[in-house]
Amino acid sequence: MLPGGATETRVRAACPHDCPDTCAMEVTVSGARAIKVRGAADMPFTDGVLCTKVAHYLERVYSDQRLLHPMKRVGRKGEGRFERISWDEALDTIAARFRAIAADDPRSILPYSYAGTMGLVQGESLDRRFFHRLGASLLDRTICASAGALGWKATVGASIGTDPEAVADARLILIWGGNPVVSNLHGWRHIQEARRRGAKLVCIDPRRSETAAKCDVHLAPWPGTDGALALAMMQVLIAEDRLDHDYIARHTLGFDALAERVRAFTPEWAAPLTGLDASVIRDLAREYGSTTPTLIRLNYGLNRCAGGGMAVRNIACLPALTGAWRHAAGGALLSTSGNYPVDGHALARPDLYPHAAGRPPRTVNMAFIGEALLEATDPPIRALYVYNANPVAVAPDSNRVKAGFAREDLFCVVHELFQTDTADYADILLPATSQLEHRDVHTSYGHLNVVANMPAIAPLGEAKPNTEVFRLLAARLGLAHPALFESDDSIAARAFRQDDERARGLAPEQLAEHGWARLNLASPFVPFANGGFRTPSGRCEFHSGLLAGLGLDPLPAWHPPAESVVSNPALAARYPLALITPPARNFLNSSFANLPRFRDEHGGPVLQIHPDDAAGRGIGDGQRVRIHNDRGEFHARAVVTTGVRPGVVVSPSVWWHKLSGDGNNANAVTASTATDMGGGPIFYDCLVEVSCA
Ligand SMILES: Nc1nc2c(c(=O)[nH]1)N[C@H]1C(S)=C(S)[C@@H](COP(=O)(O)OP(=O)(O)OC[C@H]3O[C@@H](n4cnc5c(=O)[nH]c(N)nc54)[C@H](O)[C@@H]3O)O[C@H]1N2
Ligand SMILES: Nc1nc2c(c(=O)[nH]1)N[C@H]1C(S)=C(S)[C@@H](COP(=O)(O)OP(=O)(O)OC[C@H]3O[C@@H](n4cnc5c(=O)[nH]c(N)nc54)[C@H](O)[C@@H]3O)O[C@H]1N2
Ligand SMILES: [Mo]
Repeated sequence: MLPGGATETRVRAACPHDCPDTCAMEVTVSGARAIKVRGAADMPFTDGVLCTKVAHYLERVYSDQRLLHPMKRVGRKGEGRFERISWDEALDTIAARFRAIAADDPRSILPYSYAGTMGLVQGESLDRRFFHRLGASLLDRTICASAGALGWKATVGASIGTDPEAVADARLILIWGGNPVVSNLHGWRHIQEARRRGAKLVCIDPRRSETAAKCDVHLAPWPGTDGALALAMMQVLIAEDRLDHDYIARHTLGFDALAERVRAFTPEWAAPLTGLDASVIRDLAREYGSTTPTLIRLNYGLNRCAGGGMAVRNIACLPALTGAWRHAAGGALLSTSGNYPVDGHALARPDLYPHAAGRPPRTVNMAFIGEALLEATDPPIRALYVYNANPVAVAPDSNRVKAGFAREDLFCVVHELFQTDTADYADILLPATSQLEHRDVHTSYGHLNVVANMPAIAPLGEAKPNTEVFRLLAARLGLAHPALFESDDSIAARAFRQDDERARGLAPEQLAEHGWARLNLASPFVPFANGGFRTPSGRCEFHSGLLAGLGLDPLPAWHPPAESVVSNPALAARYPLALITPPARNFLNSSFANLPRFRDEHGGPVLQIHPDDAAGRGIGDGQRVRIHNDRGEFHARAVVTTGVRPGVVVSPSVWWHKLSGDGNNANAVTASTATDMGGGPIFYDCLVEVSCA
């Protein structure tokens, strides 16, 4: 008991953000107020440690920028002027507009969400049920990982890989297209343990990232050329017979065709494409082929290019050639998400969709929301409901996105914690609860635990959880199905298929009490030591029937970038610099970018540029520059550094447009072109010119 009668309690929570580490947290509550958030000390992966952002989480929860009551727009779209209204007025307005639009064609209503919270309850349950029941357009959630996920799936069968807690005995680790020091901090701790035990770390990244700076070797290929690098490594492994023939014979499909395919893809072929010396590529392949165990830690950085799907697929073939999968610390890891027996059907209830005659479901690709809003017909999008996402800031080709959101005839609802760039375009703006104010349960894509989130404090102001708003809207619209009114506790309890062995130990009461539990998998979990790939053949598929069925090349291939000096010289003549915009250390996509602590630490948008490129353009360190191409422009402060190779410029992201100085962030120049597979965006495949502002 504290003075004044207040008691201090500890509440189990989960970090909700889009990060592989999904930390287990403990929230200390005194009276009605959360006073401390820390990493759970008893959860081995979190190990009591939070990242710099979430260590200061209460600054987000109690920020004076929080939206605390519903509002309606009073200014122009995008201007951001609103007036307070009641929840009744907000819900009645939305229900009336949805009812009228649905009477013509419910597919004119589009939900738009991504990973503002990764929770199964607040992110993929009642929201999905509500829009399914309404018969709204379906959303293809492609913005992050769909290319790489499909390339991986075609090869390995599911988003399953090396146990991230078992990597300490690896001897050689390739960190490929990822920056774990920033985006997978707890995974990096395990990699560091391997290094302490003697592992060599090689980072493959076009820039000297925070991680590259800490590795033994940094290889900097041109953006979007990883597929060529992996093909050349395969060529060397096969030509020099650095192979595990027994593993190949027992556990792979299509080796002869692969050998034939890669014959011409020599290091000499890959050198001009990747910008790496042939000898460097050959040495890497030889070291990879002669070290045991080897681990490849991929991340999604390399899937944000035109050939991103195939690049991931080519890399995913490597550990099957050398048999690296035999070892607990070997193999490769992109994501662990496929290990969870999530009951997607029970959560999202696709069966609620009405399937009206003559109206096949319509799916809209979220990555190209600008096009969808401006060009979709049959039917056009007339209403948009945005939650868990900030598309005006994060989607590519923002000028098109802004034009779409500015449509006067579009009815736009945004449910948010903060008045984001997207919120500025809302007709009705609703206040959302933070993770401390609602119930949830989380999987992870970077470890093998489930983490529960119990509400620690009451909703601030009039904020409501996503689920609560959908229950209220369903009632307003007279949608009677009981699945639309299920409580959050009940949804959390049915998130996993209890008949699945892996879910043993995930009983809802236990989880709520203990806060986290490892999936019931062997420890260490060595997924493909004896084959058992999740592909149709049960083998690692060098030849993929899945890709053939999609009309794609069934074998590993070279898919060049859409925009590069080599692949598009005409464009490069005007826009010679390759821009990449990877995650900034103190932001989480565009989240946290509005909070003073994190914004100040970055001190405004920057553009890293090599001294040669800077000198040729008369650009000095610290000078304001204009980064531009045919799609748009943004401004940043130049940081002249040898950390990027000549020809590449880097602008850590994602800033809010309205907090970027000139009203534009880096997505003003990124392209709305799709990846080779999975329909993803190509954020890091983008030519620009840079001039003094
Ligand atoms: N602090 C922080 N953590 C985050 C995020 C964040 O914004 N901030 N974002 C989260 C999200 S949404 C995701 S999807 C995950 C993973 O997010 P990822 O985008 O995979 O992020 P990173 O791990 O930073 O790795 C990207 C790295 O790939 C590099 N890269 C860019 N283009 C290429 C290329 O063509 N080839 C190669 N080899 N490398 C390339 C970039 O320079 C960068 O260092 O991280 C999550 N964690
Ligand atoms: N140029 C460039 N663009 C990129 C990337 C890049 O590397 N470079 N990365 C891309 C990637 S990998 C991704 S995943 C996307 C991410 O795109 P988004 O998933 O849109 O991520 P955020 O920008 O973090 O926006 C999430 C929003 O959800 C809100 N939110 C959080 N919790 C809740 C909740 O419980 N309820 C409601 N209603 N809202 C909530 C947050 O306040 C936040 O504004 O961005 C992509 N865009
Ligand atoms: Mo992402």
